[in-house]
Amino acid sequence: MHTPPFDIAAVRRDFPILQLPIERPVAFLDSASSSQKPEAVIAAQAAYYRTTNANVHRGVYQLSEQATYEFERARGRVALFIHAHSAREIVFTRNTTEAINLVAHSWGGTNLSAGDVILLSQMEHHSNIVPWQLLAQRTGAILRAIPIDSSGRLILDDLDTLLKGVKLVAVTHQSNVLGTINPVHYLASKAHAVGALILVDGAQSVPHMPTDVQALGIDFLAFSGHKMLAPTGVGVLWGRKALLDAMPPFMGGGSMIKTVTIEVSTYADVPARFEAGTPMIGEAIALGHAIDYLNGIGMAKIAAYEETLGHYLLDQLAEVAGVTVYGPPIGPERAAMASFTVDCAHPHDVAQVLDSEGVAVRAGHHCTQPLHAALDIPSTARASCYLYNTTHDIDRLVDGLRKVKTLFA
Ligand code: C6P
Repeated sequence: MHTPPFDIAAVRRDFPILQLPIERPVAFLDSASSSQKPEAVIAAQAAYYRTTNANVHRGVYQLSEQATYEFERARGRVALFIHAHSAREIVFTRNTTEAINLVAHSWGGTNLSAGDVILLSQMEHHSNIVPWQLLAQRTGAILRAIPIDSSGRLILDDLDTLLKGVKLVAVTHQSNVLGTINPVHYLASKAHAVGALILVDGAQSVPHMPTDVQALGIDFLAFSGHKMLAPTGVGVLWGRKALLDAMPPFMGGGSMIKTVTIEVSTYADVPARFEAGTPMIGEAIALGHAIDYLNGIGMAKIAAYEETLGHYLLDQLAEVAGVTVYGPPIGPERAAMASFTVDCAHPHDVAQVLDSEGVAVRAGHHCTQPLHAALDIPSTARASCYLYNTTHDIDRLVDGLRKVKTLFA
């Protein structure tokens, strides 16, 4: 493997959990589910509670103003991180799921009617399927999905036909199972050519690669803090300002209004219109620090390092007889993750044996039942890498799989 483009040992030291347990630290290969957190992020959240804790956008006293300043500064960091035009295009949500539901409810409820088509793909996470189903049930809109080929790539030959009647394309940038990186820029241009908008599920891409919403040419982007070194409980919806401005509220309550009478209310400008109630203040501030941490290393370097790790992961798995890996070959179209089956053991047994060896992987359908149906398998085990993983973690995975083979063969 090439020399990492950053000091990987120093990075690992920044993550307290990777030092535990002392005698055999965990080989953590489940970052696609939720990433580990560096000390700087943990400390930033604790510092908020120790020194700045107060509600935001409400008090005139110093603590509240400081909390508001830090909360809004985090919004600004998110905006810069994805090249949004302005912080006002950044809506804090709980997670990717809530961000997609917000668009489905607010934009979809206003702009879609019976017969309009929402184009998804076969590889979507349930978070980018079920909100659209709920919308379709309310409006009479129709769901359609771009199929995938046997290597786990979208089949785009019939895209023009699939786009007939489409008002919204909602696709993942990176599959959480196959690791496929989809041609979002191309899909955006095709969607716009038929007058449709495009929402991108960035839950798996934003943590791992540079993201530029302008260059991608998309309309909405949803992602989660907890997969990019930040705490759980904070996510992001980015939307083009004109679109957000035209959207009605998602939830009602404090903070999202201008005026309220018993009969009727007027609503605040975006993003406040979509942030009803007290937000996740400490978590959002910590997300700002997670972004600082990622920027400190550089997203291009992280992506380059993960590509070499991905090569190593796929090469090593190919050496274990009876292991089938799903998804395209490693390269610009494939992230550093591998969902696989082992011929002699159920994925849950695989994950359990690996756990007994201190290797953490996920097993199941990974919230992608339609994808697993297309692959004609009920479930897979999945190893996913992040900036703190090393070839040693992958060696431990492969050793664990050899143990699975001896136990179950
Ligand atoms: N995937 C996984 O192990 P939330 O839960 O809202 O933070 O993220 C939902 C989500 C949406 N889209 C994609 C592509 C995702 O991968 C996820 C979360 C985790 O694969 C948990 S199921």
